[in-house]
Amino acid sequence: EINLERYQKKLKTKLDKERYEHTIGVMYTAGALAMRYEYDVKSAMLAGLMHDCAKCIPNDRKIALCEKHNINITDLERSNPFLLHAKLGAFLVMHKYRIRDKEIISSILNHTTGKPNMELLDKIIFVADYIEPRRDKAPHLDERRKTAFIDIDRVMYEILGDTLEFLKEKAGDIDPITQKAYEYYKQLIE
Ligand code: DGI
Ligand code: FE
Ligand code: FE
Ligand code: FE
Repeated sequence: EINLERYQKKLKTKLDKERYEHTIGVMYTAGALAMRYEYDVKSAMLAGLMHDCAKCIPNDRKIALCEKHNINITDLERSNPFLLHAKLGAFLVMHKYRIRDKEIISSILNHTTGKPNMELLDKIIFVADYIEPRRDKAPHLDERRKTAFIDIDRVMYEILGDTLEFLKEKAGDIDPITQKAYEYYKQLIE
């Protein structure tokens, strides 16, 4: 039996106000997508609730924690340490919050870059993170929100495309896995 409230209370002390509110938005949006795509609603809500649990850890501490726990850091992650909140979040969910559900762990691990051939919960969390009601600066958000509830693979392709565009404009380093995820969903919908 999943006790969402207990985890909510805990997370509230680990996140700043804005991030906590984002997290609640992702939790309910993941629940709604789970209803649409027939995934366990409470598991999806728990994954949404926990997905950014490592986000507010300072970057130098993220690196230190990864090193301490033998979590591999790529060169790209070392120069963009915010990316580590996904790996570190998955680790904390497993070892600190003691959530053993492999699908939940995977969805948190993959929520930032995506990857080719994601599991349903991976896609639900990736999409919920992007479309949750408080998110506002992304392009084509109204359209993405609608497509999310029509065709999850198509919206994966579109969101990954928007993300790559954004990274190219601001000259952000592109993780090869983000690029591979985009190419995978592009060929899938064609
Ligand atoms: O933690 P959130 O802000 O809620 O969302 P997130 O974990 O999905 O992170 C979104 C950010 O991650 C967004 O600004 C784009 C960025 N991102 C995604 N893939 C890559 C990336 N940033 C870099 N540098 N490289 C990537 O491949
Ligand atoms: Fe995140
Ligand atoms: Fe995301
Ligand atoms: Fe998020």
